[in-house]
Amino acid sequence: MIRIRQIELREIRLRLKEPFRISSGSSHVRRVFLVQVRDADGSRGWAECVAGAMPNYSPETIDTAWWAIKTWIAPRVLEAGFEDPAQIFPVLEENIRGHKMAKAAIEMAAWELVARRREVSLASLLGGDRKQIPVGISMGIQPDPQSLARKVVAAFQQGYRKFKAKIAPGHDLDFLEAACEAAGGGSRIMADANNAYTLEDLEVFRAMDGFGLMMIEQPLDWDDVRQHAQLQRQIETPICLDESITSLERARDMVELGGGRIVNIKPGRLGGFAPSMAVHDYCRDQGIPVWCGGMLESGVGRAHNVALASLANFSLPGDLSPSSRYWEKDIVIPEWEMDSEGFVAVPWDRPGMGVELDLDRVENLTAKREVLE
Ligand code: OSB
Ligand code: MG
Repeated sequence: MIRIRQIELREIRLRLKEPFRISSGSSHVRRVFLVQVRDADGSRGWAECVAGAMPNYSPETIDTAWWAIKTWIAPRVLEAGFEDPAQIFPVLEENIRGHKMAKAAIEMAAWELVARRREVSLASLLGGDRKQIPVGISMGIQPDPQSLARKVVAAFQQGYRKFKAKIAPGHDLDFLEAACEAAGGGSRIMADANNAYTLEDLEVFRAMDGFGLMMIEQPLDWDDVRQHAQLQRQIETPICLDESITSLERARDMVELGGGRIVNIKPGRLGGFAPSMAVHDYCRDQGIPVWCGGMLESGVGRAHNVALASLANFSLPGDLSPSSRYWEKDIVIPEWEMDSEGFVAVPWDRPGMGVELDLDRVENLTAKREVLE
């Protein structure tokens, strides 16, 4: 039985080593939102709410998520008891629309708590089975194609198994051409447009077909499936949906309408582990490969992503770069590492998420804190 008695919300600020620029905005200092839940017998669970500072990826932000947790989500969880963490998401979905990242933070912290209490790894609690996960790097928009090509060379030297280049109109074809040339072809390169294009841009996508990219991620509107289906019918490069897949229903829409052939699963976007596993299972049954996306997480969110990505159908490399790609120093011990073959090891032998918070450091970096009981 899970009886959550206390929820602690905390915002810390972490400076990214390099600014991360996507088509809809840029960030340098990551406002990291951490959540800790405690149950009646003192067990604790951690998670990270991945909402950004601005509503440029999804309608949620750190501030709306904080408000949603405090006002609607925490009271509901604090009043209820759950037999299994899988029961939390449906309860949070009842008459609370959206706010998936806020819901996910609480739900995922509860899974982490249960894993610690049972002294099993989060990966095994979720039913994962892989020992290591292939890693891809996600690269923000660079000033010019040559800079991007240098990043490609450096990434593959480090072992990365996929290179994702952010693109936008004016920063697309010559950039991808330079990236593919540096990689000796497009088979390990993909592009992420974060909604920067419309169906009017068909010629750009036709030209991209010539590169043989692994996929193109979310080229059109952030909540669209139908137009993506129209585009997918006219291009060869597989479309991968990110922003649009906010539920199992949207994944069904994608498959039934033909809006894409690959799904990027981010547990924050879907509302937690339970809906992420539902999308994973559905895609497996439909023959749709999935991979785990990232949201510039600290080592806490990364731990949850690594555990999720240990499930069998996460067959493509995830945006699960090691701590040192983002931060001078992460907030977890040990930090996340990638081996020279481009794999991150799933911490099977450690309970819960497999890393511990550097609590002194977290305390020092804290900008805002609130305890709900
Ligand atoms: O579209 O996948 C995206 C980061 C913030 C918002 C949206 C996206 C991203 C990334 C980062 O691509 C991937 C990572 O965490 O390494
Ligand atoms: Mg994306």
